[in-house]
Amino acid sequence: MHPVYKIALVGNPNSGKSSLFNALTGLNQKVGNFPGVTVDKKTGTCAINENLTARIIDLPGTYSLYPKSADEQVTYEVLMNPAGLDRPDLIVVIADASNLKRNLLFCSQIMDLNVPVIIALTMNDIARQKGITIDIAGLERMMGVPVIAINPRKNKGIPQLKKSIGNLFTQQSVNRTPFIQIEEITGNWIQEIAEICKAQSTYQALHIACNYKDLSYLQAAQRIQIAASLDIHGFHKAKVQAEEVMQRYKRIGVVMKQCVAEESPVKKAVMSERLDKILLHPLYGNLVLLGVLFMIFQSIFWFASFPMSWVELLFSSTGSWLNGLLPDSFFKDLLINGVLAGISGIAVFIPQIMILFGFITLLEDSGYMARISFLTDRLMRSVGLNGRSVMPLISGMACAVPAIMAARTIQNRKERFITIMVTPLMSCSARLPVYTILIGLVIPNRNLGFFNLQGLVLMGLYLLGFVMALVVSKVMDLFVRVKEKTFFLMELPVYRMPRWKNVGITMVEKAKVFVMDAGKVIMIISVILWALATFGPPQKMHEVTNRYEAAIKQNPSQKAILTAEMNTEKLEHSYAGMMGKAFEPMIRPLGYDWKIGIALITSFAAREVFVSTMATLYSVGENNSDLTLREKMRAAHRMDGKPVYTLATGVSLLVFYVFAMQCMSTMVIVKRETRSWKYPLLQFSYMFMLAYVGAWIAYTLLS
Ligand SMILES: Nc1nc2c(ncn2[C@@H]2O[C@H](COP(=O)(O)OP(=O)(O)OP(=O)(O)O)[C@@H](O)[C@H]2O)c(=O)[nH]1
Ligand SMILES: [Mg+2]
Repeated sequence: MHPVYKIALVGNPNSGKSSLFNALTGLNQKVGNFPGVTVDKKTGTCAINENLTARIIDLPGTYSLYPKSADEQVTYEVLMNPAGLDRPDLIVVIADASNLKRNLLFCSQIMDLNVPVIIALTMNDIARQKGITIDIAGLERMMGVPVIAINPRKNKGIPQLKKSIGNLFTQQSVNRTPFIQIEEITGNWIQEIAEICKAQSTYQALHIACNYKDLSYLQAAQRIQIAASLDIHGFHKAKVQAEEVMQRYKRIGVVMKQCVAEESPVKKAVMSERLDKILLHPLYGNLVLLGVLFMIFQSIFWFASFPMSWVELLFSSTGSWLNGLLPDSFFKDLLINGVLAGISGIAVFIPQIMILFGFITLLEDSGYMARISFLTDRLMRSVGLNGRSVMPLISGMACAVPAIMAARTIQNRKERFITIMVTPLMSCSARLPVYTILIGLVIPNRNLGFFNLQGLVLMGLYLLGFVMALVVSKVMDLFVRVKEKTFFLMELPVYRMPRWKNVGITMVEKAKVFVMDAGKVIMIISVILWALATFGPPQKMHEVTNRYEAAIKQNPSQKAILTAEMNTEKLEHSYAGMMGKAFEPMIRPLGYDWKIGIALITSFAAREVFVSTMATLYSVGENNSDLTLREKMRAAHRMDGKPVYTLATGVSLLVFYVFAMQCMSTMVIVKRETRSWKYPLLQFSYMFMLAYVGAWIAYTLLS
């Protein structure tokens, strides 16, 4: 078999790596307008020319080759490990032309690893707007590697880049003088290290000298040799690194002077800076932020209500149509009350999920997300987090899983840990169905001036989760004792027009994922639940059936009422009913009955299952397939004739779902990121306690 030709895309954060990756591979890797979008490696394939198909590796952005955070570490390991699976044969360094100096620093470090390198220059349009002109041929000559101007956002320059890759592929060896001479900084002994570990260049040897304790591919014997050598020569890591960066900048200064011309020494005020005068203003900026968030919640509720009612109508009419069409049978019951009820329960929420994801993508794509970090840094800092924590928290509104991974960009370990621990308190899209159905049941649909009351309550729930996240952070901040100096450094990207196609694609993709992922779980759970709710201990079920059949014989005129009563009693004695009843004493203080108890159990692994459980439980044994779920739930009554869903019970459930950790995927990802089961378990327990106590307080106050 041919060895695969591997090309790694590296560069500073937000320089356009993932955009280029998408342009080359045709895949849909996440792109966003803030530093730190990509936090893990991702591969795809690309036909470079008719002879060469390469594997492309997209990597997290790094400012320099000295990793400071977990996402930078991912890139570092791919570049350093000679035996690694992803070890690239060619590196394409993506450099932002509007920030060339800093980007060239990283380019020069990569070049000195002595692998084939191409520089792909992005953001040339922005550089032009800023009045910067770059002499590309000159840059190529001075750097000694091919430089290609591209715009991956508009798919420009890609053929030229491929051609250049093809040329390097046929070239046999790398023949370059290093950008700077490492030996001049360290002394010649660095070659010893290079020999010990067969490094490709003395610069790589320097990196090994700095990090040999953490590099897993080195053998024990090599480590001992390295340590001994470093000891003899009095190696001082920080001093050497500082000297290295200084020498590089010195040479880059010369390159810049020769190849880059700026129109006027006074920097042109670009549009972004003018916008930021308002959007980052201490007062107006925060007002705008509140306004933006407010609009998002109102539209999730109000805007989505129209398509939602169409979906509801579609499913309830399909239900009643099938009901009339199919003969009474076991299969019909399973189909309508098990499967269809479960699916419709979740399909209704597609419009809301799409709107939510649409807005989040807009925030990310326009560059506003990074401003939110900036605006909230003070608040975050006061509870032991920092501005960078906002990104995971906000993306936690979509889903906690990628959000927790996004915390990799936080350099400070303690802040990263706390961010991971509190992110699931942010209301994610899986809670949205639960919120919507309960709010619709117990909160009147009234307008208060401009605002819709239900929309306000929805926003209140999101806020409750957020405030609790801050409170828990503060508490953890007091308990976790790690002293590490923290600072917030984040580049503010220029504002960009959102790519509408990307927004559209994301909305559709996320809706698909939501339906598929939730759909699979829901299908299985609905069918199991339907079975548990339909069957019970045979003796008891027989006894109930016989009793009612006898009663019906005596009173044939009462048949309808008696049948309904029989079905209710059967459900209570079914296996599901038994489970719920066993659970009931624990949840009675919160205002829940055994049906809700079952829903709490089934939604343990994934919250959205709550809705489909309700749909199944309120359908089994009932002849009500033409009603919407909300109507079925509204009609539910307790033994004493009072409705099940009173304000107190509804709000208590809402609070429970805001706080409770009911998501297996989140627990798995927290385990992966913290490398221990201890933390997801701790997280589960504290969130469950919050949920229980919170729900109890809500119920007690309102009833
Ligand atoms: N104007 C302009 N925008 C670009 C260009 N290339 C990429 N972009 C935009 O730059 C932003 C960042 O792009 P990404 O591809 O996510 O950058 P990245 O390097 O993968 O970023 P990280 O994963 O955070 O390191 C997006 O908004 C892109 O649409 C370009 O040549 N010109
Ligand atoms: Mg990226």
